[in-house]
Amino acid sequence: MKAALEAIRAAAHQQLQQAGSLKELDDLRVKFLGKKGELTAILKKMGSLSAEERPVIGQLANQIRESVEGDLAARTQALRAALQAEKLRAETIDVTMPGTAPAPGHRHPLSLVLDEVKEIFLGMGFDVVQGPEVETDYYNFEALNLPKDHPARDTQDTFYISENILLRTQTSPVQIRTMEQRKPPIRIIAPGRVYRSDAVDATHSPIFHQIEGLVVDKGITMADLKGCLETIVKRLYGDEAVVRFRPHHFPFTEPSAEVDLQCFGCHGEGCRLCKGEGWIEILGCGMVHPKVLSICGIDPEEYSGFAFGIGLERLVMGRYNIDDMRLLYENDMRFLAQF
Ligand code: 2NM
Repeated sequence: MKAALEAIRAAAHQQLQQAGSLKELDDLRVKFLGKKGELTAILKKMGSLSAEERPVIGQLANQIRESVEGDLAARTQALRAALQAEKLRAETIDVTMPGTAPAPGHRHPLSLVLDEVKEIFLGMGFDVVQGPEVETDYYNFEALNLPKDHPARDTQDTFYISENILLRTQTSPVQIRTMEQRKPPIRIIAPGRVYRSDAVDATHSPIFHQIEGLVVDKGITMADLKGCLETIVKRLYGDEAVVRFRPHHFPFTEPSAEVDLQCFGCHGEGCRLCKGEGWIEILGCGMVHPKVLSICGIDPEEYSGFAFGIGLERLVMGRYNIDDMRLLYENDMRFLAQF
């Protein structure tokens, strides 16, 4: 019996040393010291011992229990320390490590060029004004000398919301609202989104951006219009830029003109870039029609003015040599990251 007890001590000692987890340790505790454990099994047989042997074996059994309990406690502590050390090692954060820098975004080319245009006009004393994108028929057409039966309405493929409410097809309604509200001198630009029911292709989009401008004061003439727009074009395209004014027709201006930029690819000779024309149309303009001034409560006998409209997308495409307008709306990072 003595030998059996010593065997338990040795086996427990060895197995406890090899235990790799707290669960294993607990299993060993049950195996050696539990109610159905090996030590208990031996103690149950003590009834068969003689009166002399019993206390000796009893004492040895107690020693062995203490010894196993000691090994168990030591191994538990060692294992806990090892687990804690491993946890600390794995979870250590080096706060001095450089962080992951967030990738900076890019300004959209439309915003870049619009800001540049705004800056030029602000420098010339213009205000930047905004207005609603959902407009009434009155502000979008009627007040611009485009009555209900006017043929020029057909060329504007309008998104109607109801009989009298529509998405603005140009930012001119902002100019009308401003003329109603302010007294001359007026110098404003109205940049913003406009809507036309056009199919998407390389040069068309149902949503695009316009920058319209308006100057109203005493004694404003076509010379002011030419001087102002020529200055703007040179600021945008460089001092070498050559422009021409070509007669045109708009219902809201009289006289009206379109402004062409001499093709920088061929200097007017005609090439692929300008489709053989030698010139590229960049904006429309004219002297505000006296009827439009009257409608807005400005006396055309006392005041005159000029107005113009520039397509932002076309300006941006010319600036960066972009040949497909869709690139400006698709939000492909490979495209946007270039600006
Ligand atoms: C253009 C071309 C010519 C224009 C006219 C007006 C207003 F409200 F004053 F009458 N605003 N914008 C105008 C004139 C716009 O865009 C191609």
